[in-house]
Amino acid sequence: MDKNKIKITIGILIIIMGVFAFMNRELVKEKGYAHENAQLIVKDGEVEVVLDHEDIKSLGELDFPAILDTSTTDPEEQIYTGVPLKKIIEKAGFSLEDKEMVIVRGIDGYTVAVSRDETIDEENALLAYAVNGKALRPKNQGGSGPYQLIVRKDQFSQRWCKYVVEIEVR
Ligand SMILES: Nc1nc2c(c(=O)[nH]1)N[C@H]1C(S)=C(S)[C@@H](COP(=O)(O)O)O[C@H]1N2
Ligand SMILES: [Mo]
Repeated sequence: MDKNKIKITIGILIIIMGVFAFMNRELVKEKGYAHENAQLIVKDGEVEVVLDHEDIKSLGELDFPAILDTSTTDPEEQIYTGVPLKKIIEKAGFSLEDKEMVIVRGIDGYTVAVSRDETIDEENALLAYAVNGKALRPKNQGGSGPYQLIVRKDQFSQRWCKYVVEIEVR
């Protein structure tokens, strides 16, 4: 690549990052309260239901192993505590019957799609709120919580959405 092309590429990347940072700021403004209060916003079209931590815990918490593989650590089995994603959707009063997927979004704007089939598999897609007996801290306290999506059958952890604040069925 010649120098001009490199400069243009870097310029475009900076603009993209700026756009993301801006969108992010909007999300924090809009959803920051829910994130800080361990609430989840569950959406189906225009309908939004807010669940709090007690609602989520009441769905029957499970302890389950999953292999965490981050950019800074080697793959290692951890014991997570949480509830199946499917149960959260049902608790909000929504059905997956005529839906294709579930969109899970973190307070930083990170977005993950979980297919309907993956969601129906209660052993695969879960929302965790503790690891090895310790509550997942929110983003501003250096944690990956208060909620983190775990897709247990994923070989890598890219779809393990941290700081989950919104879940949308589509
Ligand atoms: N909310 C959110 N979740 C996320 C990410 C992110 O940037 N934001 N990164 C993903 C990626 S690419 C990986 S590998 C795992 C672990 O990321 P970490 O190594 O930055 O903890 O989290 C995933 N979940
Ligand atoms: Mo990653």
